[in-house]
Amino acid sequence: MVDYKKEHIEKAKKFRIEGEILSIEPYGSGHINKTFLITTDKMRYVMQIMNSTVFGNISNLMNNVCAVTEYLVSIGVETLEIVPTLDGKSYLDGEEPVRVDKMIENTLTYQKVENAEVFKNAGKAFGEFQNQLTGFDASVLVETIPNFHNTPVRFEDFKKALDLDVCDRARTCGKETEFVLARKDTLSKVVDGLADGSIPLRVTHNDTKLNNILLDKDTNEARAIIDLDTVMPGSMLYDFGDSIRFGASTAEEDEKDLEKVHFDIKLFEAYASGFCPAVKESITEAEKELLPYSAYLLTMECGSRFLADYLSGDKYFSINYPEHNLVRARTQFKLAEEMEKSLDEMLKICKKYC
Ligand code: ADP
Ligand code: GN1
Ligand code: MG
Repeated sequence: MVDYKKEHIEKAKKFRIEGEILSIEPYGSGHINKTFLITTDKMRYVMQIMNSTVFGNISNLMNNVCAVTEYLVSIGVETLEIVPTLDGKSYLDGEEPVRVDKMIENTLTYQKVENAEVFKNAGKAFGEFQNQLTGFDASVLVETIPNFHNTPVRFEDFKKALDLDVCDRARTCGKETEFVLARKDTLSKVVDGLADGSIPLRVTHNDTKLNNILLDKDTNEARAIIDLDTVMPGSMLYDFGDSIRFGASTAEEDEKDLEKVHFDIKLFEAYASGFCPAVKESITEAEKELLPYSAYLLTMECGSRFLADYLSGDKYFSINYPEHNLVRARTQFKLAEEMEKSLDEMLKICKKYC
């Protein structure tokens, strides 16, 4: 059997890390990269095996991440600090490309909102991140995942997975499939707005779930926004909607008991009360009107992606058991259904804070 730990230590030693490695353990709850915590006798680091199935061009991805982090440092914002390889590169190339960051100490991430204040702080931080990126030169960015939030394209991908049904799983998710198909015509408002210019194209994070923000352990204030792999031109609505999808739920993203899964309007308000004032100066009327819809849209999009991946044999998101992606899809559809009924109330809340 391959000794993975030894292999990982060998990889880690190819980076300019300080001290003797004491341990290397799996870390975090991301669905895309394989993340490890390295502890040396001097420092702690985060090592990631990047997902080259998801990201077609790792060199471009790392150029993006370096450009964004360098820019953030230049304006005095705490961010990921990439540790170079011994020969001065930003990552170790190979079949399993690897990068190392400094561990941002005294911080934590949440899988679920534990108190509304935390979610308000996250909203404020993602809103401010949006503002910080307005000064960043978008022309240096490559689209690391084309059509990442192109929801109609995501819908077509889902349909292809359904038609192919390579794992013979379509018969196990008829109800969920119907749910998506019935909403086919509700998924294009943001891409249409970007295409006709009524919604501005901005540089956005695009993956704003709560565990992609590090909060200070002592104060719960936001310290750093991480997982910068999908920073690309996009819409502010993607960032708002995706945060709500993950955080304004009464349960975790993979809760099996749907009785426990509800869209929580109080949590929505908490996030909006942080995000909206932060973007008040730049948000347009059209964006404001679509904030509630963006929550529904991103929840539908993510649910469809989980369901498509379940149908395709779990090639994209990492899973812990065979139905994991189906379980995730179900929570998203439960939330989307409840959001559909709350759009008016959500808009009133947004207008109160924007
Ligand atoms: P993925 O793309 O798989 O989601 P992330 O970059 O989000 O990977 O990392 C996974 C988790 O690892 C994060 O949710 C966070 O808890 C932790 N993490 C990643 N980088 C750091 C860092 N530099 N300092 C502290 N924690 C980190
Ligand atoms: C993935 O990388 P991570 O775990 O933070 C995914 C997001 C999904 C999310 C669902 C690059 O986020 O788009 O919304 O899972 N990231 C990528 O939890 O596809
Ligand atoms: Mg992540």
